[in-house]
Amino acid sequence: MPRTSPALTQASTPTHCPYCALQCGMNLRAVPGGEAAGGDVVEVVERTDFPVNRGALCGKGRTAPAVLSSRVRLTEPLVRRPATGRLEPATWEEALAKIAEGLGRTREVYGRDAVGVFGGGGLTNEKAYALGKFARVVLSTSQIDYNGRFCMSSAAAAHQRAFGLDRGLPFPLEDIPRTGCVILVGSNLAETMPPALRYLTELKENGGRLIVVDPRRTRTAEQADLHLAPRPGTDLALALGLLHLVVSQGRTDDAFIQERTAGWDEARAAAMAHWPEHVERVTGVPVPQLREAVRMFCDAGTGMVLTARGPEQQSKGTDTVGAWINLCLATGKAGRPLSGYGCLTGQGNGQGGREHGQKADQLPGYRKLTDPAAREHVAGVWGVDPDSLPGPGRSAYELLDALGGDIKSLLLMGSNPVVSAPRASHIEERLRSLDFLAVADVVLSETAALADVVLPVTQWAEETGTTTNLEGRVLLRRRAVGPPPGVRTDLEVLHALAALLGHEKGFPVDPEEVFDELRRASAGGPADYSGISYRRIAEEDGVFWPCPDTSEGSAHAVEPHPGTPRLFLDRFATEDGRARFVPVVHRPAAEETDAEYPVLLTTGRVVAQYQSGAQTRRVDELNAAAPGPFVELHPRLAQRLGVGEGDRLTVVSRRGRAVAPARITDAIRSDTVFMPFHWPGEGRANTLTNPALDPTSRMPEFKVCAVRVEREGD
Ligand SMILES: Nc1nc2c(c(=O)[nH]1)N[C@H]1C(S)=C(S)[C@@H](COP(=O)(O)OP(=O)(O)OC[C@H]3O[C@@H](n4cnc5c(=O)[nH]c(N)nc54)[C@H](O)[C@@H]3O)O[C@H]1N2
Ligand SMILES: Nc1nc2c(c(=O)[nH]1)N[C@H]1C(S)=C(S)[C@@H](COP(=O)(O)OP(=O)(O)OC[C@H]3O[C@@H](n4cnc5c(=O)[nH]c(N)nc54)[C@H](O)[C@@H]3O)O[C@H]1N2
Ligand code: SF4
Ligand SMILES: [Mo]
Repeated sequence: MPRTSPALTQASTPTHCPYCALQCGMNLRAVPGGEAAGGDVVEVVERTDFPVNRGALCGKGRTAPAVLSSRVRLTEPLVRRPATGRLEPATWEEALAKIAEGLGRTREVYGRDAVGVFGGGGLTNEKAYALGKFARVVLSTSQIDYNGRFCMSSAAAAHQRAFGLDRGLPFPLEDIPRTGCVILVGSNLAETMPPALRYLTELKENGGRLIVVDPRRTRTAEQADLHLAPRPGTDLALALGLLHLVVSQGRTDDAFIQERTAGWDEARAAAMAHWPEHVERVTGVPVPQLREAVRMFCDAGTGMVLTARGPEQQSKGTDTVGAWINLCLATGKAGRPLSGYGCLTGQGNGQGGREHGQKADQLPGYRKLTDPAAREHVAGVWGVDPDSLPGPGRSAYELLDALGGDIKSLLLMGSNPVVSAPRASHIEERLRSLDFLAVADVVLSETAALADVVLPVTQWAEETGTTTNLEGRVLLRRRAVGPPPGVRTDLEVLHALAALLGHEKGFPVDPEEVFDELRRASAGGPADYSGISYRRIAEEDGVFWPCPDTSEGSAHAVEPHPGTPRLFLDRFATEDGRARFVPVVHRPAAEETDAEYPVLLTTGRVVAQYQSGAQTRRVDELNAAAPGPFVELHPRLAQRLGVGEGDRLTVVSRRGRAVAPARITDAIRSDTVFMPFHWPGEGRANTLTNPALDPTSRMPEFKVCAVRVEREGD
């Protein structure tokens, strides 16, 4: 079977990167006859017409076609053979039958909720939708959640609470250079979304100011007019301290507070308990820097606060984001042109993946599973009885923690928790204790390697589907090249499994057909996609939700809804249209330092690797740039430990120990060490991390735990 159809090899196909939430535009061209196996080489060709990145790509995007090669990926199903205990090649028929049997048996013996489903924010909208429907309709299980819980759930919860709606950015990125001041909190976008750095450069060229809040002087922080370097886990105190100063210096926007918000008195009272001197003691940020930040932010007529994983991946992430939103509201920098709070979502479909039903408490269109009207609407689209839909299930970490307990079988698509989940050794052990594990992936990830059945699936360039980027812009990823023989799409997998489990209908394999059903399911919900079509996305530069279908119920031709690039300008999405202040107070991290564990560990990313590394660790150029884990530490700490550059360090937490070489730099606080989380094995950062959960979002505390650092062998 040829790898590409001739028509597609002629010209290049406009599409989007498989990785992060920027969803950079690129063109792909298949050049016939490249790979020894008889396939094609896929080339990235610059695509300058897509406004988000205007042709710029980071190294990951540029090299993404390397992961299409059949040399690094799965091309046949694998089944674990009892005789050898090993994963060995099998036919699709056998592999699918084994999954249907494995999940079916668990359901018979232990009941519906003993079958779990775990999804991913990298899956297209169509896949996320189909996976959620599969869990609720075919398996009838409540036990479904996804890795987005580890990503932006705290910001999502804070968004809902304050604005009544959760969309990462309430404005397009193109607004950033035109605002007066940006406070960027715990985002290292110079490494995590490199083409987006342009927006900050342009901001400064236009005379705008940039404040970066990060315990490390990152490449992003180096761009800042002011860099605040708080102790990890203290952003809540920091934001409250700034609000205290805003109030005490009389810089609140009282007319805005009066007209557009509710709850100010309680929020103000809570903030006033956070005296600047006290905040300096908690955060380590000197009072003059706090004052300078307030001056810069308030002097600028317009302003934005943008958060990423730094303040969000904490056991108080929701309250922390709430405090930053309070600062925006109190200064009138929200719900107005060129002002507002936004969260920089992470995964390729981090936004859409959280809207269409793979989240434990959610139905498509960002509807609530507990809302009777939502259940009735979606059940109507699905052709099932609303009462047959299960209720909300557990959050991601709680679900993984329950494996082998009351969850006996798991179907996993689009995540690699052996590397990326907190307290990873424990989660690995839970996965091993399952009666049955099925994984669909493009490569043999560390998690797939534990499975009873592994299904090889297609990826971005080989299939069509939509993603929703961090701006809420719904995009079309087009198929540019055929998959290797033997590989099927996730939609085909769900279709086949549904049929084997008694549902012949309801799981189409054509992505556009799935999207059209998703549109109907989302109609009238908060994330309304009903007015968006593949054709419209292709003609426009993507379409921003909400975008209702204006022709619905109308006999005449009506103007299509233009989509909503900017939210909240007239009113917030709450019932009364007012934004809600939240009265929050600072609290410590779940685990503070002590004599035994005297140093703080924080974790994050490097530019050349993506997430668990399942994909990017298979690309030579990226491995050359970022070959393995490391422990970043300050020269003073290194000296105290008697450690030199490159020495192997053992980092010990209450969960376990990890070993990696020292990287000494004065760009980090001397009470903190940093490890990237992209690698399995002895240098796995998540062996150490603390699964303490935020009470509202159920986000684990990836960004702070207490550790001891030693030279290996000491
Ligand atoms: N190269 C690369 N790019 C990626 C990804 C990737 O894996 N690799 N993943 C994508 C995804 S899914 C996501 S979610 C985004 C994440 O994008 P970012 O949020 O930018 O990435 P992180 O490195 O996790 O964290 C950002 C910064 O938070 C800082 N930080 C640590 N602790 C604290 C704290 O307590 N407070 C504050 N204020 N800051 C703190 C870290 O020092 C780090 O510089 O990146 C996306 N892009
Ligand atoms: N210590 C620490 N841990 C963290 C974080 C941190 O900052 N610090 N960040 C957290 C965050 S923000 C995130 S988002 C998570 C991410 O962590 P993971 O959920 O592990 O994310 P990926 O590594 O992207 O895993 C995606 C998997 O799906 C596969 N895949 C790709 N495309 C497809 C597809 O179309 N279909 C199917 N079936 N499979 C596909 C990939 O090959 C890969 O194996 O990590 C979290 N873990
Ligand atoms: S910034 Fe993100 S979307 Fe753009 S090329 Fe890099 S990984 Fe891909
Ligand atoms: Mo993420």
